[in-house]
Amino acid sequence: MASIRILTILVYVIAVPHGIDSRENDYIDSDPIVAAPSPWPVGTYGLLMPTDGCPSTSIYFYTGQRKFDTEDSDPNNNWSSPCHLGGWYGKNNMELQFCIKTVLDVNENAWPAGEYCIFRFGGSCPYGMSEGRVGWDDEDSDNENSHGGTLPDGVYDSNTHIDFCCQTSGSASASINLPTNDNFMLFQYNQYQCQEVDGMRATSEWFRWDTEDRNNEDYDTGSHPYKGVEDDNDDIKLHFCYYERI
Ligand SMILES: [Ca+2]
Ligand SMILES: [Ca+2]
Ligand SMILES: [Ca+2]
Ligand SMILES: [Ca+2]
Repeated sequence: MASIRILTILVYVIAVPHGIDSRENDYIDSDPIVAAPSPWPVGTYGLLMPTDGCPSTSIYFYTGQRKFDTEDSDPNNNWSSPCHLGGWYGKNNMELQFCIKTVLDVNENAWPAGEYCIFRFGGSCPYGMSEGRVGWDDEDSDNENSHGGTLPDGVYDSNTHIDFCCQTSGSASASINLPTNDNFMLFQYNQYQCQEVDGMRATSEWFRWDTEDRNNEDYDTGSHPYKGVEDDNDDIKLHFCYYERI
């Protein structure tokens, strides 16, 4: 049995990257090669990059970035203090940076039940997670959106549409197991609190995009990070959780 299992794993490692390469994706940087099991749950997906950079010093993650050209007239982006987002941000523009796991691997750990969200990547959500989308109506006048590297599933033109995958079936207060070697981020799904993670201290943080003020077309649908479209209907506010080693 053991030899069959090892053979299965070898075939999987050799075969999977070719399968991924043949998939159409405009936003994939280059041929991903991962030869060793990742400590992160199985599947392809993305995480927000914190100021620390991607977990595991980027061995398992490709990086990318999205500049949002937010409202220029009386601009009012706002964010929590502290805010550990890895990109840069100001009142009238901001950049998100991503950590994208592009390759299925031999890790058999699924994302545990709980209440949190990650970025979708590769066309579908990891097993057990439900999907949704948030649409940012970026600045209409002389829009200067840009992007680079490997991005979450979505559409990145003069507006921004990003797909999410969320665990919604568990409890945020029931601690889950994830790699604790590096600081990282998950999106917050529960309105009131971060998902608890064994061995990590969670801090709830947020960013509010001042999206286009005129005839705003922001939207959110399906399962997405809390909160999504703000009550005033022309801003997007997302909560995320910064996890630090205790
Ligand atoms: Ca702007
Ligand atoms: Ca727009
Ligand atoms: Ca606005
Ligand atoms: Ca505007």
